Amino acid sequence: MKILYILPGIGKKSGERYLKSWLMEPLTIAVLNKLTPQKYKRAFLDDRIETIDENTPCDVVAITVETYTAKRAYELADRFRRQGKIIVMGGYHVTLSPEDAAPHADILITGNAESIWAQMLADIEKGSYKPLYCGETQLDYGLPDRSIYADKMKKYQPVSLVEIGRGCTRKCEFCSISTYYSGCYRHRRIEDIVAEIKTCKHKIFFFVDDSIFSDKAFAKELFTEVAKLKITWTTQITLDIARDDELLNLMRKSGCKLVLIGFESIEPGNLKQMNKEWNNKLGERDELVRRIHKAGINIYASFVFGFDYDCEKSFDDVLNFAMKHKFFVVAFNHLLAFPGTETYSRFKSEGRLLHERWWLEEDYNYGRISFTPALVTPDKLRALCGKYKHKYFSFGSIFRRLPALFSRTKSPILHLAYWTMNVLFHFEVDKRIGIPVGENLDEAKK
Ligand code: B12
Repeated sequence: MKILYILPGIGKKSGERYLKSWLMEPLTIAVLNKLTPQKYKRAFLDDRIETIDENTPCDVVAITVETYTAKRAYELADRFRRQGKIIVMGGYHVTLSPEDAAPHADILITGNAESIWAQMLADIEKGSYKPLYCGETQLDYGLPDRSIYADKMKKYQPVSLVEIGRGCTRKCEFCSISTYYSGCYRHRRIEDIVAEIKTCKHKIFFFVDDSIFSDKAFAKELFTEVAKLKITWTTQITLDIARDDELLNLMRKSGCKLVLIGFESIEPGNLKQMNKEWNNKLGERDELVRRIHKAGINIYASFVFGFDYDCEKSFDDVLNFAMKHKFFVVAFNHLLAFPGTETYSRFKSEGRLLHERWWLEEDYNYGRISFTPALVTPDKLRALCGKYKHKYFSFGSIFRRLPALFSRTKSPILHLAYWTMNVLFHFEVDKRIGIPVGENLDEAKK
């Protein structure tokens, strides 16, 4: 039996290449590949960088689906299904909205694959598979098997993705992770993580956890080991880490040079509404940011607009806050009502969703607002996100933030990353906005 894994793309503008900053190695596929018993043949097609031929020889097609890639995933699934292949789908979107994916698949897997993947493959072989398998979180898979995309590594960003754990104990209203993992966090064994880091090609690491310090005692133990490996790493954290000097110190010593922090908003009303009020209660936000910077760690500050207290002034306030601290880079994204989240249910019950299944809507494109914001129009919100991204990534702003970088770090890797990311984001502002979701992925040029 032969399995074909597919990673569907979001979409691209006609004649243009797939957005470069989205092209990272597909860790999900490496983990699935590790879980696949040796006796099965396998192949992988990455829709972001190569064309997908539905005549590719295989018996089972395994597709990973995110909300943004659902439209394309369904189209590919339907094509392969017409060739008589068995379609298996899993991932965030399938877990959070199985009824959406069901018409396009023979088998749906909700949750994590570890506990059920091998059993499901055996069931297919016996010809007695079920339409739905519900996986539990088990992080004992050892090391991912990246050999499946070894031939494509040159196309991905030169960063190794490694997961430490899964889930998050916070329950932010808009977040897919809190629904998916029901507010729980589990982690891998330290020996597996260390062994994996040693085998990775690129020595800059992105630990893909959503909240890596959910278990602080474990994190301290892990980063004492990571410090011995002399690597550079980045991850996503919450601001409360800045209260723990020991942890900050350990992060720095173990090679952490950049962290992504989801500030989301600095407006107290918004933070309360999204269940992130604890962020306010931590104390002086400016002071916490300074502590992280003082530890020599740079910040990728992520903000989301479109919450109920957001108006044009909110953009100015956030821009001023971001420029005051001269953040390494920022994200100014609009709110997304992902299915399965509390935000989605609230907007639905308040009659504010412009389309219930916005991700499948014809002409839906990246940046389009799919709900009615409280204080601005959808078009205004979209335009403001673009306008303020342009402001932050203007060359004037990139140069004005440079002295702060010099005062925080002398690392050549970080200086190179500063220019690479800021210049890339400068040019990607307009490239990103308007990407037609699910479109133009059959063009030869990717
Ligand atoms: C790394 C990452 C990225 C990287 C790209 C990764 C890549 N491969 O190219 C970057 C930074 C570029 C990125 C960008 C974006 N991302 Co992102 N990203 C992640 C992150 C942090 C890790 C993904 C990962 O590798 N996980 C490790 C693997 C092993 O776990 P897994 O994917 O969950 O797989 C397991 C199960 O889910 C399941 N499973 C998954 N697929 C399948 C398929 C089958 C057949 C089966 C059986 C099982 C199965 O089994 C696996 C093993 O147990 C996740 C959050 C997270 N912690 O997972 C967000 C996440 C996936 N991203 C998300 C989003 C929204 C985006 C963006 C749209 C953000 C934006 N506004 O631009 C873009 C879209 C990029 C794209 N799709 O091309 C959301 C998706 C939500 C949703 N409902 O779809 C997530 C969940 C973050 C969040 N907090 O909401 N992302």
